[in-house]
Amino acid sequence: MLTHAVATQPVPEFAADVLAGLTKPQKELPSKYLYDDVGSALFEVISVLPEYGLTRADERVLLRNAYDIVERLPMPITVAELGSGSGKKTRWLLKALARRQPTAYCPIEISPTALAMCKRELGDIDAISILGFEREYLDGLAEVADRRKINQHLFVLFLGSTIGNFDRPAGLQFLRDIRNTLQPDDSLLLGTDLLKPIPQLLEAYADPVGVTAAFNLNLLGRINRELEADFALDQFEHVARFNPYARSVEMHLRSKRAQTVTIGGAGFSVRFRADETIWTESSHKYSKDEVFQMAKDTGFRCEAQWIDHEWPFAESLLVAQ
Ligand code: AVI
Repeated sequence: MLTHAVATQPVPEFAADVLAGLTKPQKELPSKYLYDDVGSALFEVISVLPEYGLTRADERVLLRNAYDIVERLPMPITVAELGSGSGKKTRWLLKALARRQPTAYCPIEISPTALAMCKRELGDIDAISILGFEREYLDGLAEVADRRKINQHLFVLFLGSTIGNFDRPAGLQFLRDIRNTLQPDDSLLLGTDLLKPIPQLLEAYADPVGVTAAFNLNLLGRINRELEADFALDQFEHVARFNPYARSVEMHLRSKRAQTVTIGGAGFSVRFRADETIWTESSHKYSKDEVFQMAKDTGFRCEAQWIDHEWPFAESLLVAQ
């Protein structure tokens, strides 16, 4: 049964983050705010765009290698997924696990809508019981770890290259934080999008239909809706850029002219110069070898790696040392 906890994103925190981000010299907004109900629905559409191969690559690797992945895990096991989304790609792993043992699957999500979707998507798999946690990732994981029975191993899923939305030092710190809630021989399946030619990456994040642009602009729409702001959405445009130093694709919202926006619910107004941008997201890209090093630096050992060659993407099994 899914648990339904109190909402985890109270307005004051959102208002404080918007104020902090829009008063920096390079204006920015945390990418986690892209995912309200509208943003999450737009992300589902992005994941089927021909130009954005990441989600399909993730699913293909899991579909093709689920049994191999599961065979390497010690039993009995509880599965915790950080950011389950719709739960679609997890199906193959859970089906493979269900053949070995009845398994508890604990999706951890701040979005109640995503948790409900995940239960609908995966609720039909025999021998899998679903217990959802409406929590921030690390809080939810700590709770799952606390509830584990003696001898029970944890298998954490962090798929879809969500780690790429952290900058590299923060990504490493996040892996260390995960490691610190685990015991030796627990494991983490980490999905990472691999570097590919820059034009291909830019098309993936600035698709010709404009879905990614809508996904990005919806962040301003969300601020209008939730914080009584007056962003004119047609006066901003979506920009995707490759940052060669960070090896990331950045999404920005560029102000088309000089303008002032008032965010009543956060109690401030902000001026934009023409062409000034708000940085809304970075998607870091990795090499296969880099993941082995990341594992080593954070208290794991990368035991195996599966690659999709159609859209270079790696699924890596990291075992806690
Ligand atoms: C969720 N995350 C891994 C996606 C990515 O590719 O960084 C979010 C996204 N942003 C634009 N398109 C997709």
